[in-house]
Amino acid sequence: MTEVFENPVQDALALLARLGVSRLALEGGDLPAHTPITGEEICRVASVSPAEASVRIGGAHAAFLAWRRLPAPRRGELVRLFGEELRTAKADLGRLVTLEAGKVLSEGLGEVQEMIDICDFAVGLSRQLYGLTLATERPDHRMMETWHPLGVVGVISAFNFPVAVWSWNAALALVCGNAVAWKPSEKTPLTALAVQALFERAAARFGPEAPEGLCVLLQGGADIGALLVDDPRVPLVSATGSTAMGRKVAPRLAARFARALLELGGNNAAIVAPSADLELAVRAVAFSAMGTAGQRCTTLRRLFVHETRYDEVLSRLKAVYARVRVGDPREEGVLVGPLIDPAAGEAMAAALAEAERAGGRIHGGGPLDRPGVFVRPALVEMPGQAEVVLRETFAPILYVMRYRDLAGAIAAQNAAPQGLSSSIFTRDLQEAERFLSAEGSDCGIANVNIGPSGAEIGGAFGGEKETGGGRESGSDSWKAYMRRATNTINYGSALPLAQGVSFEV
Ligand code: UN1
Repeated sequence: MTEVFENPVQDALALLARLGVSRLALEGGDLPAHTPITGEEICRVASVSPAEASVRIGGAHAAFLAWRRLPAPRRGELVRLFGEELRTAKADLGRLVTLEAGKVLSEGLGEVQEMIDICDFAVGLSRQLYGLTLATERPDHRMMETWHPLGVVGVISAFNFPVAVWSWNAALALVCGNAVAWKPSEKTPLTALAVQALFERAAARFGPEAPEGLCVLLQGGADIGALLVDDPRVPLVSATGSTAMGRKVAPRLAARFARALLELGGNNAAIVAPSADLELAVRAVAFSAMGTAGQRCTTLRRLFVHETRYDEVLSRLKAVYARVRVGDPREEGVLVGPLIDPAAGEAMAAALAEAERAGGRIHGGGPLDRPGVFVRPALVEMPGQAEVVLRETFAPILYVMRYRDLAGAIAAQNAAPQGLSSSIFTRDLQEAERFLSAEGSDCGIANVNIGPSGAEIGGAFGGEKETGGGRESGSDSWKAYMRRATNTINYGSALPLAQGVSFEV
């Protein structure tokens, strides 16, 4: 039976020890780790110096040169072992996610489950990195396409999914034959240390074929992120975070022709159509808008309700919002934990004030009188999409608006500069199909009768426009982590040239 401490600081330190993080890593550093549950500092971890970061990236590059020679199914075995470590550590790591990121326990555990799922997916994938055989126009020739490892994959992750997003990238990158250099959010250094310790345990079990430096951790601030982005030994950077961050990262990668896999802001919408099952729709809206205290990139932020159902939907939502429990995310029955830090609380208050000035009617949204930054989720009835509605505020604010016809609702939904996730609630087949069609939702994710958040790992995850265009996780996202070669082989003794060109010397 493992001991659980009431005090989150003690609790986190005990979990870190159990997860295999050495005490030394938690002492005397310069990077403070907090728990948003009370706002207290847990400990200080060492950030990496730019010189040391460069050495680690060099180590990862050397590891890549060895790792790429191992057959992919063998690489999959390491990821399988890592998945086993995660299964064993699920309860502890999930709780640590709760302590450091503030999400409720079932979501903390869900995040680790997401890691386990992507490991399983990647293990299967390690035997399915298929190329193609292509028809060639020349006799006695064969043409094919092969996929090769790419190099060191840089991963920049955000506080809200402090470990799962890294694992989407790392599990695929590893089976694809790459090394990984990870710059976690400076708001969540502890879960990163724990994951690194679990990975190292898996690598030790795997044996010497897993080279030193295969997965390196670069704790630190934006300067360390910039260093990763600018390093010529890093051919791909997968970055998750704000659109503002992406605007800095993308041009720097483009300047050196490196690949960018960007997963940036979302401003996700749902449409509640006249035929919607309101019971189901309200439950889905509640989870998508209030879950993770509104701090998912897939959080539902804009709701368009058909005018004939508006009053009913609003009164149901008001009732749900009034009864949802906000508080210590470790407590049973609590569904909304704290915001990550005081700046997040201030951004929420500023957005609500702006919405009010733009004619919004606010229900809820006030702060709780306790340590940490706890807020009641806010429902805001808006006359239309004012500027504040079209901006992503990383907090539990749901803007509710009426619509008259579906084309208008889809246009309003697509008017946001971001394009991550979207939903429609309808029992009308024509409406559902219209929403999913080429003239429907312009997002990377479009759902029917489920909310925009909480995607499974099997699909490709990401979005369009200011969301950055990257796709991670399932489907064929692995192709972003490999380089494609087209090979033409001549097994005859003539040398026919393509397009019938003749060149007799
Ligand atoms: C994120 O918020 O950065 O679809 C990722 C979801 C989760 C992942 C969210 N599976 O909500």
